[in-house]
Amino acid sequence: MNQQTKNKSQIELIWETPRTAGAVAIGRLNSIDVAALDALLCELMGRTQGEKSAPTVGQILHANFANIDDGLIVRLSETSAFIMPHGGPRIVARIDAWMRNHGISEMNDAVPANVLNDAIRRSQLAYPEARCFREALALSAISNAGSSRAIPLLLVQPKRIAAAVARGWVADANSISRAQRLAQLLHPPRIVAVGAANVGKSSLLNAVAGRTVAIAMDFAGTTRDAVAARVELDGLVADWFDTPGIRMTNDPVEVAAQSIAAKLRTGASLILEISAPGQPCPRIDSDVPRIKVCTRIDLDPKCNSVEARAASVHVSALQRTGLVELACAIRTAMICDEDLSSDEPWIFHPDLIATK
Ligand SMILES: Nc1nc2c(ncn2[C@@H]2O[C@H](COP(=O)(O)OP(=O)(O)OP(=O)(O)O)[C@@H](O)[C@H]2O)c(=O)[nH]1
Ligand SMILES: [Mg+2]
Repeated sequence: MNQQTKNKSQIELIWETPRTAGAVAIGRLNSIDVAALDALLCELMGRTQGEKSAPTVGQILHANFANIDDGLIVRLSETSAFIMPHGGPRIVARIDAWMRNHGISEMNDAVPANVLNDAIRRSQLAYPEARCFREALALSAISNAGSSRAIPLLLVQPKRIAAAVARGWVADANSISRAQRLAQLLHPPRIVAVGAANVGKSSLLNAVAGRTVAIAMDFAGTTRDAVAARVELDGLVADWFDTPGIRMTNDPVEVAAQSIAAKLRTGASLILEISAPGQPCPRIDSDVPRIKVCTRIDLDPKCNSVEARAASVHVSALQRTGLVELACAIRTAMICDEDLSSDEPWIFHPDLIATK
């Protein structure tokens, strides 16, 4: 390994913002090697080092990032700098790729979870404002959390875990499964809507997202691909997949889409079985938890149909009714109220227990 590559491998890039669409993304570059960080910033900005120097401490510059995007660079200290491009996931992915090509590691990729001392050193470098390693882990989790509901919970964990560990608390099966459910606040779960053709699945996604994500039309077979949108459901951010209606078809595009939809169902955290009055949901064989939703309830307001009576949630995408109840039912199915209100520690990272 030559000296330059070796030095660059000591620079790490940590994205402080979730990898979702946003106005601005914030990435923090940390390095114990000041010269290596100077060189990287010059290269990123297309400057020749020496000819024009790297940003100095306290300087805020408008810069071009390797012809990928433009944005701000803030030199926080000799050993760290913020890069702030526009917050499109594609821009962030391209800057990541550029960094990887230049030998830069991402904090989470680079540290094996069991190398605790290394992890502590890196977190102190990344979060100098944290008073202890657990606080640094909480700040890191907050910066990448998908759901805002995670933030108040994460903020109280460092103290809560320290107190619990001091009194000899040990995680049991219940606390482990609660932690798995709460992890969905950090990593958006996948929700897959299924149902017969033309019941109103795409219209429902559009109503929940508040914008046109999927094409909705009055003929069966409109959706011919799995379309997804990131939506917020009672404070839980989730990826909602709209799938083609289940029906017999010879159309090769729809057949391929049906097979993608079947794979999506397998990896789903929750399935929404969508029916409409007089249009039952076909049988779906799957162990994934499910909620029965009857849409188009404006056509059966008294819930007389078999489908309406079998469903636990009733919505109308057309009249925008039942959407709050649906969001609440989904959030509760994934993370119940007790999970959120419990005073028990939430072990959101394995290193929380192994340290002080
Ligand atoms: N009355 C009423 N009509 C609705 C409602 N939701 C959807 N529709 C209508 O139902 C028809 C089908 O809607 P889509 O959302 O395309 O249905 P889909 O289940 O996605 O259809 P496929 O993609 O073909 O499987 C459209 O004409 C919609 O306007 C509703 O809440 N009430
Ligand atoms: Mg559709």
